[in-house]
Amino acid sequence: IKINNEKIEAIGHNLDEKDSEIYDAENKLVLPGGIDVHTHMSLDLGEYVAVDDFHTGTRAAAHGGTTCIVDHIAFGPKESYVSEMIEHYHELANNKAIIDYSFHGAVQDARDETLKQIEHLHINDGIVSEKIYTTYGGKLNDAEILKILKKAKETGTIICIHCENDGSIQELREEAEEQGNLDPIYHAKTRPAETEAEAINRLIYLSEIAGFPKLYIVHTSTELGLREIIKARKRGVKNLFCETCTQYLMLNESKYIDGGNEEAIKYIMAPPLRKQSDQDFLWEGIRNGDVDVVATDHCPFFYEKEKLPHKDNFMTCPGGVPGVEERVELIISEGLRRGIKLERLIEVLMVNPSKIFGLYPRKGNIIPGADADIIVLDEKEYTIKQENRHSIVDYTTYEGMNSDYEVSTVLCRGNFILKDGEYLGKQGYGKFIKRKIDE
Ligand code: DUC
Ligand code: ZN
Repeated sequence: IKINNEKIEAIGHNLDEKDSEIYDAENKLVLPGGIDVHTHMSLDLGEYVAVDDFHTGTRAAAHGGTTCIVDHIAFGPKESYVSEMIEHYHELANNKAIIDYSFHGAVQDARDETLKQIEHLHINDGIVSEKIYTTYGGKLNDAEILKILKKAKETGTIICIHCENDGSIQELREEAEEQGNLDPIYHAKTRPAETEAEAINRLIYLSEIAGFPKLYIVHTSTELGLREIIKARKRGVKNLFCETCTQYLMLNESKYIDGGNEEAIKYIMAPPLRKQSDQDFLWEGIRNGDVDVVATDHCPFFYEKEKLPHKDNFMTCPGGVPGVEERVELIISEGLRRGIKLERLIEVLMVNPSKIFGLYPRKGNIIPGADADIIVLDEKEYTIKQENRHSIVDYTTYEGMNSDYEVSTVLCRGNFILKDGEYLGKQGYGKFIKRKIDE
């Protein structure tokens, strides 16, 4: 692979080596850099702020073989507009990021000005995706969602949607509170699979009414939810994409019981961890192409200071877990153990996120003309532990898990970020990437 001026110039034998530095990756796995299209660096939730910023979060990402992230931005104050928050995120990331990055907008209303901004951001600023929520503070009602989907149909913008049925979750939480059921396991019990599946189903029908804009279901966590997607595609629904995340593939809800509340509180996230049967169904979805993308929802909070104090009341605990560093190694290791082809794993980790979100052909594949974002993995079993992590947070979601591969070398635009285990990353090297979706 010949690299020149940040790009892949040529691939083949007997390339002209004159004046070139040679890096020999013989007997190693050489892959496109990972692309994580679901992170929350510095996510400001009001009372809590996700503890990795664009420096420490992308440092962790790079160590795990990810060379580009697309971050889901926070909502601003109620009356604010998405463009103001995008500006704010440019300030947060600029001069900090180790690897390349972009942002998804976050839309919390359907005012005329917001709709105009969706178009403006798409055409002028390379922000070709927007996130909406069916739950939490910034949730939208069906009328607002439909307005946004219709606008997205017009502009080609991809709408990312967090699917959970808010009303039933509120009711189940009230009931749990009344009955004093506040241990971490009740986090999962008050967000049953049906709440995800119902919201996915509703969103798909709303997108159908809007004429099938691109609809991307984030962090699909259940068999029931994925079945809604499969069913819709069977009846001809187009432009529908499915993401799951590492945690729903590697962990199950026994984490809310095993080890007691002190351990369990580490895993408070929404959607919650699910059953083993859900996990297995999601892996089948990866194998057969029903799942398009594996991302992380990386959103860490300190364990000792911010999670542990809530061990006896899951409701007050900040939601989110770290994972940006572990995704590539764990998904390749476990995917291959499950007999899934490496090519499929490369699709869900690199190629599809790039294609869906308008980074292709610049990123996500090793082809002439692309950015030289390349990772090298050694076939070497090692144990994931807090001591070998690179995020600022004080725990890893995957403590004690074995990886069969270790990322040893990482190039982002032709420059070494990691070279045979030596970290060479520089704050501010990472660039904002303007994305473009071809119709
Ligand atoms: N879920 C979380 O657990 N944290 C951040 C955002 C989300 O959707
Ligand atoms: Zn998220």
